[in-house]
Amino acid sequence: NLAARKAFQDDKFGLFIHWGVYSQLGDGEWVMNNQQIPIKDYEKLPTFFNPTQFDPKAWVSMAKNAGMRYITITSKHHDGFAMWHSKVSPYNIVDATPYKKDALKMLADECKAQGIKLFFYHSHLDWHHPDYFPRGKTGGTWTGRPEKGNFDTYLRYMDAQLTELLSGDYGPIAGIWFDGWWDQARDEMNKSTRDTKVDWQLRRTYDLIHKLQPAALIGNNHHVAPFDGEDFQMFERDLPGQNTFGYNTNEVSQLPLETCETLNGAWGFNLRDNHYKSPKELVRYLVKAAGRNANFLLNVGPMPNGKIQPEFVNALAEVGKWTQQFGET
Ligand code: FUL
Repeated sequence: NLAARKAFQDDKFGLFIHWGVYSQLGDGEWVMNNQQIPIKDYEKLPTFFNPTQFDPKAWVSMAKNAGMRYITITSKHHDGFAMWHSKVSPYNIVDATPYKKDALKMLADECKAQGIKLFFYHSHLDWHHPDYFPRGKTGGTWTGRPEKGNFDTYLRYMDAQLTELLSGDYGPIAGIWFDGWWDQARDEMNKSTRDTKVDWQLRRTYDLIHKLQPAALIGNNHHVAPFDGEDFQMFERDLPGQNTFGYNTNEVSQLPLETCETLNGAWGFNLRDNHYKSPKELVRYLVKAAGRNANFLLNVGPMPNGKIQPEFVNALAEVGKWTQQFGET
């Protein structure tokens, strides 16, 4: 959808939100992998996830006042937990937590009310689903997941969940931000001898998305040049063409571009990470990205109670003063 791509290219500034049951441990969204928490133990996290102070209106207003034109939130991160009311698995915020409310629906309604686009970050990689058997560089035996599974069952589950998100219940979705494909791809690149080669059928999933919502854009944080069916190219923690961390491609496509960064060093809430970027650094990065015609997707990791920590809120308010003075309305 060329009109949607063009509009996205002009959006320039977005809010990335990493929020899930992992937020409770205050150690980032990779905590399940990093602390090698088995599935049966990790499954206790939803039982006390109760973000009673979640106020979608405050989140959306914060983004808008900062001069942001879209929000990209984690529908499912690598831990496999669904932050909406999924019907194909009880491992979701409505059925598995005392909160019992569909946070994505609440946010989607508020985005619509305040006129800001909403994207979903969705992980291919899944440390919870029994049929997600491939082992890349993550998800070793500690998860308790079986070594073998039916990958087609997993892909159908992915498609069913994406269909829910794009069914219309959440309104028009601006796009899907895929991540985690690199886990298996890297495994293949390393020529693992393990019998884990799987066929991702990405094109099938992309076609499904475009059929459900033709204006929804697809991006994939696979760190290689864009595949057929993708609508924008993203660079994680790097400006397009740069490869500071060694995981992005140097190849810059003709598609709309996006770079993402975090306000400190973490994506999901991290209690001890206080390496906050200053508003000046953030504005500088926004300008550098815009100079390359790329959008800047700036991340916050909300706290388990549903609030965004004051350091982030204040920084975004400061950036907002700049965008209000110098940005296009
Ligand atoms: C990476 C993920 O592994 C991180 O957890 C985070 O979501 C980042 C934006 O992308 O690939």
